[in-house]
Amino acid sequence: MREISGSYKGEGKRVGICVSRFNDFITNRLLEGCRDELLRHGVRDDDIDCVRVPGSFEIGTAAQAMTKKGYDGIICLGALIKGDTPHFDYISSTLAKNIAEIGIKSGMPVIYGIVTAETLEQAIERAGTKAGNRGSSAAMSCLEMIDVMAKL
Ligand code: DLZ
Repeated sequence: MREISGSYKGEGKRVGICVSRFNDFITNRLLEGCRDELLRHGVRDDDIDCVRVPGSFEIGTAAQAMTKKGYDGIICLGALIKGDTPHFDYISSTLAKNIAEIGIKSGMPVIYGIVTAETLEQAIERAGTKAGNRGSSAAMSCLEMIDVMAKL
């Protein structure tokens, strides 16, 4: 069996991050974790662009545009907190579908780094406290997928 898998080589890679400003006390921590992980794996800070959008609903639109800007991978970061919005279920399922479609249609890694939480406490847990940092894990997924796609 020939196995194809990716490793985490950031050297020479260009990464675009799309991050929502809504719930920015969470998304800023996701961004910090994401950037830190990319830097620790060899991505140059100058090769990371961060595009800020108003809320998670707008992430798909910006991420779609970013697929045409020469990045090796795109990372989407946002925080949907159920208590904050009656539209939670609608936005979260639509966003997941949109991000998947953008990746499939563009053929490039477009990573889903969205925290979906029932409560603020759960969101904080996923933004660098006891449940890790969703931004850091999104950065790792992005580097791994860049390498997988290069090998396919
Ligand atoms: C309006 C709104 C609400 C109520 N809740 C959230 C949320 O929990 N997380 C998030 O990222 N964005 C939220 N937004 C903003 C919408 O995503 C969007 O920016 C606005 O509806 C404008 O289109």
